[in-house]
Amino acid sequence: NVNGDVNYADTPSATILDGKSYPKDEWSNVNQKILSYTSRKLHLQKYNPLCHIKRRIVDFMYKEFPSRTRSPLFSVFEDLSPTVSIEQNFDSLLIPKDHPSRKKSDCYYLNKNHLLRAHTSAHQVELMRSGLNNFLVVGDVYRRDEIDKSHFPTFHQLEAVRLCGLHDVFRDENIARELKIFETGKVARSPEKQESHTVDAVMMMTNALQTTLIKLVHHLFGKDVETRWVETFFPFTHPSWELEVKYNGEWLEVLGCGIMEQSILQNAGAGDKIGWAFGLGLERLAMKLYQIPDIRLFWSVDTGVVHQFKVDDPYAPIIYKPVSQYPPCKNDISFWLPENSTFSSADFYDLVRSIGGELVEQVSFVDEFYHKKKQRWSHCYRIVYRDMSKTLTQEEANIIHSAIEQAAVKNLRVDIR
Ligand code: FA5
Ligand code: MG
Repeated sequence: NVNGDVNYADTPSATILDGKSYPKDEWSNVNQKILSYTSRKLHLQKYNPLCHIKRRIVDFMYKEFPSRTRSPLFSVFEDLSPTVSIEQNFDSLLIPKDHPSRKKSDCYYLNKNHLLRAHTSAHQVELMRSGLNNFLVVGDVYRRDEIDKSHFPTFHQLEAVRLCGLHDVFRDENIARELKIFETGKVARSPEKQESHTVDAVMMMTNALQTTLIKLVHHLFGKDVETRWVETFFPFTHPSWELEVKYNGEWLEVLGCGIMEQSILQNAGAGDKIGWAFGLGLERLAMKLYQIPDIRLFWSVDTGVVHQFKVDDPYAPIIYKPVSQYPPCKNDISFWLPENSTFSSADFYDLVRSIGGELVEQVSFVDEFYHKKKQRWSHCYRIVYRDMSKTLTQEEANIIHSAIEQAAVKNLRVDIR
């Protein structure tokens, strides 16, 4: 850890994180490497690009929503512990018990009751319950995901929640007197809205939400940026959208948002209000803003990288200059899967990351086949190793590669071919 303050310990029987002990069970799948990321808090490091972009976004939200008092309308929470309960991360957000996002192969579990949060939405309900109507949450989130230039097992999200009463939805006194935010009779859910909301309220809220987000994107990238809305589904919002921006000729998904499910507000004691929420990926936005080509660079402690962002003004117009592209090393690994087991590629990706760390640029699934006589499946993966700040020799790559092979044999019970 670069700060010298380690906030975790991993013992055979328990994981200790931020002063709390989590006894291990059959759900535990966090490892030392992942735990080590919890002490980095990149969004709180003054000169990290994620901190610069966070400051621009918070600043935008303060200006966009001026309050009548002298303190900002939105409260900001950026140091909430990343360990959350199943209730916080899933149940409180109406995520069904059998939803794929709960799978052990998708999340980092401390044990059957706690995990490293998979999204900042995990804090929505506790903060609403504490009486807040407008808040932002910034934090590190953890997912067992693919490995490539725009995915990393730890990334950062900024969440916004805004709850509105009748007079916040309809700002005009005369209109507010005429209209309502809730239906009185029974009305069916439709693609446009939830059962209890009026069409008028949803139109106003959707407009406020989408206008805010487009203004935010213009604030970050200028008015010429190309954007598009994509309709999507989240268990905790309806209707829901994703916003994509053009980056290097391709559409890049930068956030999810929607009108909050009314029963979540009810459970949080805010049933008399209607709410919108969004959760955006800070890395994706920062990659576009600074033209950062690889998501691993946010974690770099290399002076050539760090130095470029050492500015006090978060609005400094920085374009990342590649420290020079050092050549990659590509090694393949093929193995027989253990007989009648539940091998998952996610376990392998995780193992590669925990041993290869930031030297692993990409892992791709090359092919699989079934051997009839042996009655076993074989998988082949290609691992691309690249050091961001110096040339990695093939010998160095081979050392990591064989450590990965050995660990795969030992921990995943595969047989190298
Ligand atoms: C969510 O996490 C929702 N909680 C967002 C939300 C909040 C919706 C509030 C509605 C209301 P999603 O899984 O799509 O949604 O992630 C949100 C954003 O995080 C993505 O748009 C993307 O910008 C970023 N993101 C997701 N996975 C990764 C990853 N592996 N690496 C980097 N960024 C990622
Ligand atoms: Mg998404």
